[in-house]
Amino acid sequence: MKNFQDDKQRDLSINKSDGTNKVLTTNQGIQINDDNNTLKAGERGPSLLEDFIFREKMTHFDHERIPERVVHARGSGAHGFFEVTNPIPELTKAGFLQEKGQITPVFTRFSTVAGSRGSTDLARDVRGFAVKFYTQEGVYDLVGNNIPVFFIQDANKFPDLVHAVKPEQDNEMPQAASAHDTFWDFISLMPESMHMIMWTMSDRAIPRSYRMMEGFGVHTFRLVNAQEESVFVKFHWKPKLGTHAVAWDEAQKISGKNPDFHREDLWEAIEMGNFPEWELGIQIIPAEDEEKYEFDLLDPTKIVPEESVPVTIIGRMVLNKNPDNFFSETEQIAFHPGHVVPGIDFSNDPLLQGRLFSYTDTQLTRLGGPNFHEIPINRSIAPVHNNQRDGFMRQEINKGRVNYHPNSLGGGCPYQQQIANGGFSSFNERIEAHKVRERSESFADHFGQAKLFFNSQTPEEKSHIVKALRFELGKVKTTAIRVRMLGLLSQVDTELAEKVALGLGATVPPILEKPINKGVSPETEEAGTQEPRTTEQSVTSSEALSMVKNPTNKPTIESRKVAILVSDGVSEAAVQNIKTALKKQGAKGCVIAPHLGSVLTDSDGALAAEYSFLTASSVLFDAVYVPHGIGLNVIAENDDALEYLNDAYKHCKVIAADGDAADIISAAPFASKITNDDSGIIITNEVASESFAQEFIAAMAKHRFWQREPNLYI
Ligand code: HDD
Repeated sequence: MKNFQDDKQRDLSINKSDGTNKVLTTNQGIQINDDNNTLKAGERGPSLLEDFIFREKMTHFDHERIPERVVHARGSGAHGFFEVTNPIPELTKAGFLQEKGQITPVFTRFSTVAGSRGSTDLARDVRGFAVKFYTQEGVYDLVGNNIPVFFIQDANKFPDLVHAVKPEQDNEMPQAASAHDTFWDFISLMPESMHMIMWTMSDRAIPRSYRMMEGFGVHTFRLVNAQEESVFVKFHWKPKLGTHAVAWDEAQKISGKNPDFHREDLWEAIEMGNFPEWELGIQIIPAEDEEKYEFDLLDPTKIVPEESVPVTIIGRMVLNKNPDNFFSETEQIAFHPGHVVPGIDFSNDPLLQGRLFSYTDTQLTRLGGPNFHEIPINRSIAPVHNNQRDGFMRQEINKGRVNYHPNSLGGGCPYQQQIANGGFSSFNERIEAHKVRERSESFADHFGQAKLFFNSQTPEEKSHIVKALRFELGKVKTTAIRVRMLGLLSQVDTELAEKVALGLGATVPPILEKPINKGVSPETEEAGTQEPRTTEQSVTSSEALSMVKNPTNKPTIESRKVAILVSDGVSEAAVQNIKTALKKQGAKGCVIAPHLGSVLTDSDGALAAEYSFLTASSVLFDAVYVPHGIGLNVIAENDDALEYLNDAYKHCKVIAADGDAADIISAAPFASKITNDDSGIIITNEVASESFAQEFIAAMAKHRFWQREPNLYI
């Protein structure tokens, strides 16, 4: 079987270094005797310019930073592999998709979009999901997001979108947040964004973990087979752990308690051997079906509902190795939707077409020149030979006289490859057209799929969308922008608009006959704008669009974390009972005590504390357990401890207590709100009971009990 899994690690090993047992040297290899003092004229005298050791060290330090990515600056990545489970040679000649079991190394980077490199992981935002496949035929990048549609239809609006969402230009606020005037001003004038807005205001924008997100290629791409026949495809990554979110209040608290929450989660999961895994699926759309749908396949604000075209799984990706060096690997990796291999090609989606220019261009500034493909993490494992030469930081030493083609002095080498032998050829699409600067009429439905998305949500999920919009628009200071947004929302769903309006203390404006499009008065109407419309959808509800009903979700607690609150006198048997049961399911119980060190158990043993009530927080765990023996007063008299329970309740998590700790729940401030059908509160008078542990695990596998919250849709 073709297993190329280690090829990239072997390739990277050439560049790895380790200072263990080595002498400290300058970059020129001179051994350093004193790294603590600069060279001076006398021990109390001025420093000497001659000190080449100091100058070299300081100069290098002064230049350590490179520009952060213009978007997606904040991210984390890991190495892994892609394995074919269902080969598709009939659809594509891409070499890495030909045989069952074939393995290709990958590096995957997840990111937020709007925030700076040091911003919080838990911002309400789209997540980038970029995968670099190091194939035997060269690098293939699938540069997607965790949301299958986009804000805009044409790449020409991308700089405007990004300017609008980034911190405002006068005061550089707010960081990593869309809840401000310029973003919503832009959106309120761009009705084509309404489908995407439904997604970003849903819990998709606050994932529990990178490991619990779906990924999407967004655009329609083409696969091309050896006979040069083509089908359209949409790419989907389906997470093994299901698709899950945190609560918005929780997200904001996590941002303070641990802004590296997602980064740490990915890192720790891999270190612990809980390798994150996704299936790769494709929706296959025959070429003759190109115009079959009520939406345009080239419009990146539209999905192809899975009810219309099911997802065919073709492989799986496993991330099993953390980078050795964040900067060298995660920061310097350069993705590009234009990195394709023979057998994968583009559609004419105008957003994709613009992206094909932008990504190389941006690396020229970010990575400092045209040789970024030579940086180890970007280097192809397929041989690279061409006549491109020179430029900043060139690593390759090209031998011989010839650096042009055609040539006779070099025997015509490097030579062109025939298509039949793997030479790339673009799909031979016939195009007969006028050169126009126009938007296709088929792109004009801006509300149909926004409705489909909204109607596919559970009542709890709809309620979250309303609350998210109340929050975001509530932060907008310009009343006219809020009102304009209510107008657009009313075209998605009148009840949604009314409920948002209630939170804003505003009234939904009547639907204008001629909806405000680009925010200009009729007299100054701009060129290039389109009247939005709503098209009736053939699919009116889709389970795949809901996170709660999502078919990817399986009842598992694998790699979840439970806060176990302890104090002196805690029942050792109770703690061990839950810890062991969790471990069996691949989850982890973390002991949290009033102080670090250890506490004395009821059987005079010592129980080590991983965290104190102060150094951890409820929002960093998936559930809270209070074991028998931890006194009511420990919780009642310690605000930090009490917060574990209050937050867990507010964020709809499982709370469990056994033995005398059951009284702690009845004395908690939220006790009177607990309803009989809340299966997320698990209490027993027994101690260390097996059935209690099983009930606890079964409840955790349901993830959250959103029905605990006030629901605006019942
Ligand atoms: Fe983009 C980065 C995904 C539209 C221009 N984009 C970037 C990254 C992801 C995406 C995941 C981060 C890659 C990494 O981890 O290094 N972008 C998307 C998706 C889009 C999209 C799924 C719509 C379907 N992007 C888009 C447009 C343009 C760009 C329309 C410009 C015309 N994107 C960029 C960029 C970035 C980038 C400015 C910033 C850093 C980089 O490329 O390497 O060129």
